Amino acid sequence: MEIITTHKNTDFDALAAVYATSIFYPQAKPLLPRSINSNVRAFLSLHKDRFSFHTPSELDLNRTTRFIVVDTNSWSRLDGMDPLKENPDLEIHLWDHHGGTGDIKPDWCCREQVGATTTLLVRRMEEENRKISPIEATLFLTGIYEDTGNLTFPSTTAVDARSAGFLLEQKADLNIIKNLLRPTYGPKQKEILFEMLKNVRRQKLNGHVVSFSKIDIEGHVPGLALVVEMYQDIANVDAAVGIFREKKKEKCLVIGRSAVDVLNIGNIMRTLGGGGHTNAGSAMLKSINPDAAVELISELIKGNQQASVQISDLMSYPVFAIASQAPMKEAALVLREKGCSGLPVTEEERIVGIISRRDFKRVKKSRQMTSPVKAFMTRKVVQISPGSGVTQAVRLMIKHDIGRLPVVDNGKLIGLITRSDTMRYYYDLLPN
Ligand SMILES: [Mn+2]
Repeated sequence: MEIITTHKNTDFDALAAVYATSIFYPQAKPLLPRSINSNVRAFLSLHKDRFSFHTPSELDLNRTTRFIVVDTNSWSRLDGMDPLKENPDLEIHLWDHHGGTGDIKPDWCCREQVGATTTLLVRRMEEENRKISPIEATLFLTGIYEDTGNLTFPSTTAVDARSAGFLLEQKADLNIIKNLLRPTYGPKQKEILFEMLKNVRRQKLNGHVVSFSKIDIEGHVPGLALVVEMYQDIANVDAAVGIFREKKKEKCLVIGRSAVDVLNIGNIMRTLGGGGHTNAGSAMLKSINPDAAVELISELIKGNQQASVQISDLMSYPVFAIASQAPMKEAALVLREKGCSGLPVTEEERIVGIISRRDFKRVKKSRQMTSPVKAFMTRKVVQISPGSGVTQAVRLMIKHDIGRLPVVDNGKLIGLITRSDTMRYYYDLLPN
């Protein structure tokens, strides 16, 4: 007997990959774990006649000769397959897109770091000129879109996009896909979102506005990550942390979202035993009350925040500045010489204003060119500290529609960061 299976909490990429694999191994039995994501479960119940899968209890594992695993490379993510580990004669095939080495040691594998496992299978189908029905194409594209965030996650590769293009040619239906991937947002989720909006505690931590919401829940509530994300959008905070307490089980599910790279939520959640990436993460805390959780997380945010790339790494220095007492004609000369549109104005290294080309429009008489810069400068200076992150600089530039920011440390002007410095940072990896 041959078995194809995938990871627990089966998502659309895993489901599509199991089904696609069964096309290449028609003699093998496709098997799904017992825990399946709710949108996948809905799809399966609707398509019962079209797609059918086995459950672990239906098959006698002892008779397995070939074992085909898709979309995971670790035994612990499989459901009830441990007996197979001990079988020395078992032939293992692996189709996977995850990096790192897992503990499943395949005899044959197709493993590449692309956005979705389904991509690898679809590419093979295209190479072999296999016929794909619109329903199949729709399922495959759903898998690719889910794992690549509609081809927008940084993990997306050209191979994913090419496979997606091929599936669209095979009449994958985008309306159906949109419905299938619609996230869980029902009355329960709405209720929680409204409760979060009503009682929220905002804090300024390391210059970022962070909100903490403590909510009591009963049993498993799906879609909480989406609720926290929606909340963060609506409340417009730099980072949002939802602490969902299940009283009976004495545990708190913590979900965090961050809009600023400097505040790496994934790192914080990893410290708490969970996981995630820069902008999103979660952790499960046992035997802790929500207030203690808020304190703990605030401390972590205060302690660990340092941008990976700081303004001080990108700024230019020394800065050409002009003394507030210098005459306007000198400012005009420096601006022309340096070819820039604005200059910081200082008094003993302290920044007191900015003089820009625009300010010269207010010079009406030629004798005013001997007046001090102080008389014409803009006094309100938007500035940034050297420890801030690039995202913060960009936000300030957009908000105030300016192209340069003085970098100020303890009131002292130490550098200048420009629009092109930030662009260079974002596009650094692109070849010319
Ligand atoms: Mn996947």
